[in-house]
Amino acid sequence: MFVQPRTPSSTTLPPSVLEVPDVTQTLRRAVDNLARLQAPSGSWPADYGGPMFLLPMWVALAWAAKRLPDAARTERLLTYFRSVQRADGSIGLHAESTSGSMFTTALSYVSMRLLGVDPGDAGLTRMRGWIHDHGTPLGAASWGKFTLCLLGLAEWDGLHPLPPELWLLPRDAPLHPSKLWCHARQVYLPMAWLYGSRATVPLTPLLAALREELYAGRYATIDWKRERDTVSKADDYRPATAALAAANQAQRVIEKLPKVLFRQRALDECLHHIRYEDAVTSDLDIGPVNAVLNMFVHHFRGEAGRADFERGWPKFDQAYLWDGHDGLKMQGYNSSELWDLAFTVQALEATRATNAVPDSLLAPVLEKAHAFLRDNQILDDVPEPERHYRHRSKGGWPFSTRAHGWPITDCTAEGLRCALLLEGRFTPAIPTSLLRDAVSLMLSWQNDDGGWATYEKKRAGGWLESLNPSQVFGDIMVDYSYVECTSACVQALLAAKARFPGRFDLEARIARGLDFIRSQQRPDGSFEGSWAVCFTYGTWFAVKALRAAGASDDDPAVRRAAAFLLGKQRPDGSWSEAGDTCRERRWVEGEHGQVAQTSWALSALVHAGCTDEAAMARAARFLAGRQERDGSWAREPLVGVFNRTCLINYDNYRHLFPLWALAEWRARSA
Ligand code: LAN
Repeated sequence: MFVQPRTPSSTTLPPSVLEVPDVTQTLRRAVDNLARLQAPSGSWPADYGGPMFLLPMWVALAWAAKRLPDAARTERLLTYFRSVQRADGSIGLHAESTSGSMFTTALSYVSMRLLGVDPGDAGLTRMRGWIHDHGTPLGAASWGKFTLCLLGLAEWDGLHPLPPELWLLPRDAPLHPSKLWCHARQVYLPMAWLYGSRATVPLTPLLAALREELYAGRYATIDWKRERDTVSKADDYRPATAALAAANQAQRVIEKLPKVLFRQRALDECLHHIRYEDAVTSDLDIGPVNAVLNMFVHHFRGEAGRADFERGWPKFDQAYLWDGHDGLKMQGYNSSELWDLAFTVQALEATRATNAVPDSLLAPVLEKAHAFLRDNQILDDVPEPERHYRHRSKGGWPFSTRAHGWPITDCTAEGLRCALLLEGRFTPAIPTSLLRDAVSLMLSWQNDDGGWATYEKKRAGGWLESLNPSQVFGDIMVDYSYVECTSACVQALLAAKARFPGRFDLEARIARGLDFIRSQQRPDGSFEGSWAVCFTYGTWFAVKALRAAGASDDDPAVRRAAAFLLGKQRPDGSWSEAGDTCRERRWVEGEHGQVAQTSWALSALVHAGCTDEAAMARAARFLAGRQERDGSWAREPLVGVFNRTCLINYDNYRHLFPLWALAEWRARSA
């Protein structure tokens, strides 16, 4: 039962509110929906699918390890592949790609065959047709060729070397793997072990048949070395640079060294780091790719790797597989729980100023969320961090769960903001010492350019990006400073300043963070987002940090940002950026208005102190009008992204951001 909220008398309301008469109900229903969706643990578990290269890697592992799923799950997996197959027969890099990718199409074809589908199947026939028409898997992006090599569906000679010996270089060497963004580092680590061991499953009749199907009968005649640089046009987002060609040449030299010299030591060093990563992440590993590849390593270690494999296998299943509306898929992380929860808490808190939602509805939801927040803060540094190229961890928050163990700059920032918002309201409390640890951890992460990267400090210059060998992803080599991460940290430090007056020397740190944000503004007034699509997201973060730090509403950066957003509003009040915006790094108008992007834009305008009441009321009306009767918002195109090209599903965003933006808008006009 709800307590009837106090409704302000309509005569006191400005016209903008009258144009959206039901916003009180909208807020109430949205909170009600979130209360309904909250899990007993306090979080909001949700579908985190989207990338299409993940599931086929897991199916390959399941097949190699003779652990294929039972008939019912196989059917769900096939349902997924079929639901994302494009009209031209291909599969894109992500579930909603506007074009096919050889990388994911070739691997998905292999998966479906390994799962028992007949090559005569209509879907597979179309897929094969696309593969042949686009140059066969000889042109698949490097991670695709790599996976095919593990299955004996391509030859190791066809790959540029990935010598494990790099891990024996002196730590200060410019090419030492510790310089890489941690995700790239953790992917290339098991790859180096697998490449260095030339790990390949034994040939079977099914694999022999697949060789013929994939390469249109030419497998036996392929000159693999000559195909090393072959990349299908569909997969060549980051074409090879001269620097990469030189690095490949250097790696060939290393690869030619007599193997007795270093190889075994190098493989052992890699294995040491692989097992360490398993140990410090409860076998979840930092992400989905190294989770599969590390298990491939353990599989190929045979008896010696059995215990590691057996520990990891069931964990993986539970953490990374998700049965969604479109089938059984693999997620991009072991969940997005902490991150979604931090935003949800802030959205719920924002309703307070509107008086639209009774405390009796909010309190129990917030109490459970607080428990999740507390129980998922990271309590310790990893053992021997230096030896394993790890930063500190204590006091940080992860993106998903404590078990995962890797803290992230902006997750720590958002976690801390929530902890401070809820402080003193629920027990057991988060100890003050841990709140301070979070602050000092954030400070330890600040880069020399004033900004914050994702997991670590920036460890290499941008030149390293010219060696990006992935072809399909942008910006994977270096952990750069990002507007979003920097904004989140600045806002959290501002909250910390109020909570711990005089304790940390925060002024200068905050000022440098703001300088970084300002330096990222584009000539058109926008800020580019890197982790969601795209300019609405980046601009929202930037404006919030600037204004929280005291920039006035006629600060030129704030004014230009607001003007940019107003210029992109659609006649129905919404905003819509297509996913290709991120690939192309320019605004690409989407087809239909989207609620997450509209919420970011509306919230940014509210924070900017925008005076265009009519524009904001139109946005609010759009958001309210899109709400379903049960308080939810319908699924919309993917709005998450990583590394410029791959979209990913933040399924909770459509329920929480409209609530947040409408609450902020309503509070300001109430
Ligand atoms: C994520 C998920 C969380 C995300 C935010 C915290 C939201 C962001 O603000 C900073 C970047 C970060 C941590 C992020 C980076 C890239 C990740 C880890 C992912 C999108 C989840 C999956 C993705 C990972 C790289 C996928 C594997 C692919 C590779 C190219 C290695």
